[in-house]
Amino acid sequence: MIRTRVNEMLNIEYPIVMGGMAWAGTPKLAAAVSEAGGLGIIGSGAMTPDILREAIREAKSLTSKPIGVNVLLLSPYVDDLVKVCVEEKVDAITFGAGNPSKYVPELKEKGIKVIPVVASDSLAKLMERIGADAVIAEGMESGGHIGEVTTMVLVNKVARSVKIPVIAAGGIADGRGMAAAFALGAEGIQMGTRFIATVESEVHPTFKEKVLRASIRDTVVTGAKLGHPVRVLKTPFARKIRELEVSDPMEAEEKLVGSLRRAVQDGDIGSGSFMAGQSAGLISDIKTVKEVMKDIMKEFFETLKELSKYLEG
Ligand code: TUI
Repeated sequence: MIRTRVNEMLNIEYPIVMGGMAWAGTPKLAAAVSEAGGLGIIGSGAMTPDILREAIREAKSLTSKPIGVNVLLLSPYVDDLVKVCVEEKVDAITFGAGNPSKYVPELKEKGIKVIPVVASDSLAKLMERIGADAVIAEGMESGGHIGEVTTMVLVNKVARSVKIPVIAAGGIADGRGMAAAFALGAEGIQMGTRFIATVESEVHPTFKEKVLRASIRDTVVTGAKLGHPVRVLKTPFARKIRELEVSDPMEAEEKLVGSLRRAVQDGDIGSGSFMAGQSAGLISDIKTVKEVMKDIMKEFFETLKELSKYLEG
């Protein structure tokens, strides 16, 4: 048993939220996370509004527990994706890669929890002011689109800067990481990469294998020079993109189009972007989502107990 404002607010058993993952955040995986007591998140990043509607219905057919959607503010369909979330009555929306201010009043009125991802304390404060229910402080250890501050510094600063609950993300894949995040002031965690390497994850087997084999130094940031830094697993393709960013930025942009889908669905190591966080280096087995949850909570409590020895001296 654990009680935090995050699980109470979301009506879930564990304060563990699935990262918003375009292509990889399928209805099946999201439903598995919700069934296991966390908050499953459908990644709407690459979806049209119609496809999102079907995805929400599919997830709801697989679980009656709370379910959320991640909306990327870079999507050309943002307005309609949010509308579909309202019509299909999702429980929460996590927003990524931008400022979701204009959607907050309507979502609050409809009782949908609003949880923006922030990469700075200034955006966290703004999100609190406009009525966000919680924020996800996502450090640069994360996979995909990242900011510039580490989880260690970002979560500490954000938790001291706002009164709403803070959910920590970036570099967390086990109970020790969760305990560290709580020590910094977080009341919940978000994980993406850990859920990629599960039985229920529908990414290509090659993607899962690459996560398992990765060491903590096997990710690299592509796109920094193009203005959208994205952490991916090291591959010859990622190295090529980093070179092209300097020599031929237009060519780099062209090669990146569709590259996440090619990694997730085709396992294409020659032209795919295998977005994953540094925590890939902490992951060495494929487990069911339920086992992931159970093992994390066990290690979290063991770690807290272990740390209490420092109270006795
Ligand atoms: O959004 C993510 N992770 C993502 S999005 C994505 S799809 C993509 N593909 C290619 C290029 C770019 C994106 C893959 N992974 N995480 C949440 C996140 N949000 N990380 C960082 C931020 C963020 C950054 C700047 C949030 C707000 C912000 O500024 C807001 C403002 O003031 O405009």
